[in-house]
Amino acid sequence: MSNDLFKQITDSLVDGEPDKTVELTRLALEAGEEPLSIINEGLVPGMDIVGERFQTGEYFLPHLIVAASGMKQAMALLEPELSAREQAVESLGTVVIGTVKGDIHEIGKTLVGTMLSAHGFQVHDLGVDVATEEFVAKVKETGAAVLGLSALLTTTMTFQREVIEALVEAGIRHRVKVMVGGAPVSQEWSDTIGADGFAEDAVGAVELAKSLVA
Ligand code: B1M
Repeated sequence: MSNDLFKQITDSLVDGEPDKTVELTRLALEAGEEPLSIINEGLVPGMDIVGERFQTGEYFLPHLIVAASGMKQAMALLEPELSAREQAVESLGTVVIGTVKGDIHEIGKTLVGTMLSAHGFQVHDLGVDVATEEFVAKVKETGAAVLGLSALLTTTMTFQREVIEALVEAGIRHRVKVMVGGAPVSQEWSDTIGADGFAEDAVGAVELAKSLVA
């Protein structure tokens, strides 16, 4: 039953029917499905298929935009549920997070931020297309223990390195752990640019952040 519902959610994203995505997401929640399962088994596979079709030239930018709108609206239903399910008693530390300069992909970054906050981190989400100086200033201002840098494009992941270099220049690199993520990012890239860790998805990001502040 749930597999069928998840498949319908996936199909609604692929077919560009955001209203249906939202309705099916609501139905899945009412049926008692876990928000994270709805995301990982229904929504993310849909976004992956849309991305693949875009890559092969079958889909165009408007398809990406419509799919993103469906996913964002569905996430608006799921985020409060995610937060409500994981109520940590004590604060684990402060995290500053954002998508790097030149990159406007926000869904994955926002999901990572929501999950961190649901697990007890105090999260400052700077949004998308964040200037390097803004990351540095926010880390200084908040004394954050962890800085999360998201990048979805091969052309923007280099700004993750730029932010790390700017932290060094500002003399605060030793005070903050840097974690990186996003579809083109890998452990190898993380090692190359001197980040403290890489996470493949939002669940991994929570585990990584916990280990970085331990
Ligand atoms: Co864009 N886009 N896009 N796009 N888009 C990708 C990323 C792409 C892979 C599609 C493709 O060709 N297959 C491709 C990048 C190719 C590359 O560089 N390797 C691409 C491209 C090319 C572009 C444009 C250049 C297209 C154009 O204009 N010609 C353009 C760039 C705009 C810009 O940023 N300057 C563009 C624009 C857009 C939209 C605006 C239309 C829209 C985003 C809307 C929005 O976010 N509000 C969009 C979308 C929707 C996508 C795809 C289809 C889906 C992204 C998504 O939301 N996934 C994407 C294809 C794909 O990824 N399959 C694609 C769902 C989300 C939950 O997953 O973001 O991967 P994700 O996040 C995951 C993990 O990556 C990880 O955890 C998250 C949750 O599990 N993670 C972290 C993410 N950040 C993390 C940080 C961490 C740790 C883990 O620690 C800090």
